[in-house]
Amino acid sequence: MSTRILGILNVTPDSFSDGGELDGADAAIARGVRMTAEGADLVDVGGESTRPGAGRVSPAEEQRRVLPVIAALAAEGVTVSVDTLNADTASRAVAAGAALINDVSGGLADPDMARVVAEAGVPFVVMHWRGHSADMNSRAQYDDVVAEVRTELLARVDEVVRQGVDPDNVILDPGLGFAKNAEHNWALLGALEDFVDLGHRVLVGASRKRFLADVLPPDAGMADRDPATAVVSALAAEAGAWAVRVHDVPATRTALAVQREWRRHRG
Ligand code: PMM
Repeated sequence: MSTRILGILNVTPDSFSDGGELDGADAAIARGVRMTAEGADLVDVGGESTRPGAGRVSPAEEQRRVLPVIAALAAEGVTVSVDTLNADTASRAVAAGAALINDVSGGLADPDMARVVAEAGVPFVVMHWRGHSADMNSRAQYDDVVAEVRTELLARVDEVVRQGVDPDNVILDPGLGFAKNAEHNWALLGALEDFVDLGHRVLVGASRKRFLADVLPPDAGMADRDPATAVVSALAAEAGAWAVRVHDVPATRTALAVQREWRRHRG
């Protein structure tokens, strides 16, 4: 089976700011439906920015943003995941139709998350995380980033499994850009097979992240990161990634199609 595409749908005021509240939800729903038509296997709905330095939003505000969008997309037949640190939001998102819980803290931020996931019985993305976005850059300290991220991820897996999560539902994510500098991110990508070898599905989220500026001209904008993202997606697929989380679905689809042909003809 080929590598899946998770289309990113951030439902934050700055992502759909060209209208009133209802327009914002409608625009997000339309975008989710379009990403599916373009080839996204899942649409990952998030209501709280996790960019470096970002502050927190309340669970009530997060839920006000994401739940109507999740319910509408699920009703349209779109497979939805919810990107949240909050167990209560995760639980309500599953009730609204979400099929996967994507927690960038791997259950660390909310002590109830593993229990909610275990009860829901849905796939769970356990991402490598060392703390909230406001101060995560100070935690980007490693002697051996690949070994340490692997060890810390496996400790999280042990913990969530101990709390009842089915190991087959665990999806690992090295957490590019979260308490990592550019060099750390490239090292983790270069060692992706070491994560795939752990026996769980692996998700990679490189899309438009700052480290991609390393390979671009100094005046490159955000959209210029999409071709770089597409190449990372193809290489991640070749290394055995189960899925890639991206903004630009059509470019990713093409990159993954190239990778599949490349692999097919290698014999
Ligand atoms: N990155 C962001 C948000 N959610 N989830 C997973 N599983 N992996 C990631 O790398 C990841 C994530 C931040 O990126 P965005 O602000 O562009 O969505």
